[in-house]
Amino acid sequence: MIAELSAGQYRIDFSGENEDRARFDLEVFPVGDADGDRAVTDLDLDAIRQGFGASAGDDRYHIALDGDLDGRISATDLTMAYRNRHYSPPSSDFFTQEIEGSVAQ
Ligand SMILES: [Ca+2]
Ligand SMILES: [Ca+2]
Repeated sequence: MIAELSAGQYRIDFSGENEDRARFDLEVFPVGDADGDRAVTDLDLDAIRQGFGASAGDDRYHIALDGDLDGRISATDLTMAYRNRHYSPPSSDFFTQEIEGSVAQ
């Protein structure tokens, strides 16, 4: 899921099918972080430009370049990355949270 959110605190509600208790990993990343260093820099923008026009299955297609996950590297992906340019993460803990909770049945 991709969501565009402003700074703040959020509650995430989710549900599953078979277990009444479960452990989840929640990964949060800035859209446009093509190299996975959790920041969006000019290097990421360059990588997206190099993949521009590629579709899923092409050699130049990499999912990390596909910000909206629609299977094509397009202007939308570049625009989304551009908006997150110079984003600095609040902490390393922010990105991966292990959540234990109940699952609605
Ligand atoms: Ca990056
Ligand atoms: Ca895309």
